[in-house]
Amino acid sequence: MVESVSSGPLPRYHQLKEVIRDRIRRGEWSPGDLIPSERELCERYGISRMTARQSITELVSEGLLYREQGKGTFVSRTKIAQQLLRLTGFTEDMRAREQRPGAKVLSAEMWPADDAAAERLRIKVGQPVYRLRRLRLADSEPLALETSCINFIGCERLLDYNLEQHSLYHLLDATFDVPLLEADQELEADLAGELESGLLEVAIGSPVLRTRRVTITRRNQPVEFATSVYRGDTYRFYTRMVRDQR
Ligand code: 16G
Repeated sequence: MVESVSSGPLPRYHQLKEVIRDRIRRGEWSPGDLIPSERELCERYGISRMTARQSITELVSEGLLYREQGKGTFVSRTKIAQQLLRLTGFTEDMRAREQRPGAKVLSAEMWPADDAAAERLRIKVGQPVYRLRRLRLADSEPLALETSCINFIGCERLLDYNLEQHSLYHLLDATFDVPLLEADQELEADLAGELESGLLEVAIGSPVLRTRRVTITRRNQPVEFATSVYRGDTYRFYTRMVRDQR
């Protein structure tokens, strides 16, 4: 636990950053809390104004704090960092973060594939696929709206399952013997429309992240075409890139 700022080997601004980070991690300062002013930080930790400013500026650019003109500096809401390295589903992601996954089913039906779904699933337009629309929740808080179109022989049997209680990915893998092997995913920034903002509980025009995912099973067969809308204030996608070795 970092409690003080001393003349140790690490620069003081770095130490102060750790002190602040630690207070947030321990829950002493919660999202939305006003943190002490630069002047108060200088007095409390015996550091210069410039050092305090540098720490705060860096934590603001890292997204841990945000400034409000004339009001001060506040603790940001921590975003859910979803890795884009392994193919995982929502339930798995939330459990890994020790959050309670949830779903509200908006509709579950056999639906004639439109142009976009038919192209991605490599089927004819109008072919019936299982379409599931869900509001996804973490600890009862709405995070994303998902529409998954699923196609495999016998996919209508998914209608027998309550997808508020089951993980779709677990059902496909374990019950239907449709292993999910890889996925292509696109990500783009947008603004919440009227319907989405109501369900996600954000103002119309709030930033959102739209994703499109095509998930592949055996024999390179697309089984899922999913379009999702994530709340921009709660999600951060994370990926790692490796440079070609020449
Ligand atoms: C993720 C997937 C979605 C999939 C769902 C299954 C993205 C963009 N989307 O949210 O395609 O249908 O997980 O979740 O990541 P489940 O196994 O909890 O039902």
